[in-house]
This record gives sequence, C-alpha cells and structure tokens, in this order.
Amino acid sequence: MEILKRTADALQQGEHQQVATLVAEALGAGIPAGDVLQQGLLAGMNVVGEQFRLREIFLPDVLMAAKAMYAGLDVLKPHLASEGVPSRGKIVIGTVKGDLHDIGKNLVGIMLKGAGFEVIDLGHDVAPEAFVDTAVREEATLIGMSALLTTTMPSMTGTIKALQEAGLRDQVKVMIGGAPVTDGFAKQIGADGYSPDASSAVRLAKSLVAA
Ligand code: B12
Repeated sequence: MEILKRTADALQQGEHQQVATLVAEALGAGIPAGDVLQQGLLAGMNVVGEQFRLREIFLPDVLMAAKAMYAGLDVLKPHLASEGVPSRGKIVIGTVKGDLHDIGKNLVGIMLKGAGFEVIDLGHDVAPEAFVDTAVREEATLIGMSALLTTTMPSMTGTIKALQEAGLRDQVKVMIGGAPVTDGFAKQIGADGYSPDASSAVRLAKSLVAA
C-alpha cells in the first residue's frame, strides 16, 4: 500500500513528524494497526538495519530513524493495546545490562499489555539483580529479557543464575528475545522460551503462564 511505503521511507529518512502524520493517516484510512506496524514502521527499520550493517549509513542516521520509529509508535500504541482485558499475570521486562536498544523490547511490552499482562518495564541497561529484585517485590511470574548485541547476551545467563541463587527458578519463568538471540541459545542458558517477534512473544508468554 502506497501510504505504508511512504511511512517506511519517511522512517528511513528520520522524518519523525512525517512518520507520525502518515501513521495517523493510515489508521484514519482504516488500515489495521498491525499492518501499519509491520509494513510501515518495521519495514523501514529493517532497511535501516541493513544499510547500517553495510555502512551505507551511520549511527546518527540510525538514531534519527529510531526517533521516527518512536514518533510512529506513539500514534500507534493505543491501537495496538486493547483496554479492559483481565490480567493474565505480571511480567518484568527490560533490555539487559550494557545494551541500549529498546525499540523491540518496548514493542513486546505494548503487545503484552494489549493481551492483558501487567507489564513492569525496567527500561534498558538492566542488571540481573534488578530483574530478580523487581520480580520478587512485584510477585511477577515472568521475566522477559531483550538483547540486541552479541556482547550483552551473556547478561541473560547472569539473570538466570541470580534467579537460581535466590531459590526462585521454579517460580519465575524466563523468556528472551532480540535479533541475535536464538532458540538454541535460550535452551543453552536454560531459559523457558524464546520468540523472534512481538506477536509470538505474546503467544509464548500465554503458554508459559499456563504451564
Ligand atoms: C536502532 C538501532 C540502534 C539505536 C537504538 C535506539 C533504541 N532506542 O533502541 C542506536 C543508534 C542507539 C544503536 C546503537 C548501537 N548499535 Co544498534 N542497531 C539498531 C538497529 C538498526 C535496529 C534495532 C531495532 O530497533 N530493530 C527493530 C525492532 C522492532 O526489532 P528487534 O529489536 O529485533 O525486536 C523484535 C524481536 O527481536 C523481538 N524481541 C526483542 N526483544 C525481545 C524480548 C523478548 C522477551 C522477546 C520474547 C522478544 C523480543 O520482538 C521485537 C519486535 O518484533 C539494529 C539492526 C538490526 N538488524 O537489529 C542495530 C544493531 C543491533 N546495532 C548494532 C551495533 C553494533 C550498535 C552499537 C554498538 C554501534 C556503535 N558502534 O556504537 C551501538 C550500541 C549501543 C548500546 N550499548 O546498546 C549491531 C549489533 C551487532 C551485534 N551482533 O552485536 C546491529 C545488529 C547493526 C549491525 N548490523 O551491525 N543501535
């Protein structure tokens, strides 16, 4: 759809106001929020990621694109999260220590809220102890960790160890995600589940609280 392509292009250019306007227009035209997210915002961010990898663009460009992504998400958020769903349980989420990437984690949080989870978002650069302490204090049954850097993935292992040391490993389920994370890595570190995107993260969270 033309307007979604324009949204993706505007995001790549870091035109945050333009992105917000186009997202509002697309929603006004009756395009489902999920399509605006996938074919507009995420499609644009995928191109940005690829261009950054190939060194065709640089960090300031990625920051501008991230700002545009957030401008779009702000408009989209109320349409992704449905209100008044009964609580399915509490989840503590965050991006692991040393890692500042929070767009994917925030998307997962929005979708979980929409599905009726109470989400306690610790933000980014979250130490293992902070995940565990918050889970204890809030009596959460799930922890969700995000990592976008191969160098920060080991911090996920740290959280699982800290849970074990606190004697809580049986009471709190752990799910992980982020671009470099795989199912194999999740199994290797003893997490309860991995999922590659925000909608499957919701299915995973539901299955973990039901188990
Ligand atoms: C935007 C971005 C940035 C922005 C982040 C802004 C922000 N507020 O988040 C900025 C400019 C700050 C940045 C900085 C850096 N970045 Co950067 N960045 C990206 C980029 C282009 C996009 C990431 C993104 O937002 N994607 C969109 C979201 C929606 O996708 P996602 O995060 O994968 O999340 C989805 C799934 O993974 C999953 N998911 C995510 N979290 C969770 C959690 C759970 C529990 C579950 C179940 C699922 C799940 O669901 C999400 C939604 O569908 C990626 C490229 C890429 N291919 O990922 C590089 C990338 C991640 N960055 C990279 C690098 C190297 C850096 C820097 C080190 C660069 C530098 N030289 O300084 C710094 C590191 C800063 C730090 N300490 O964290 C590399 C990492 C390489 C590696 N393998 O380690 C990448 C892969 C780029 C590349 N190809 O080289 N970056």
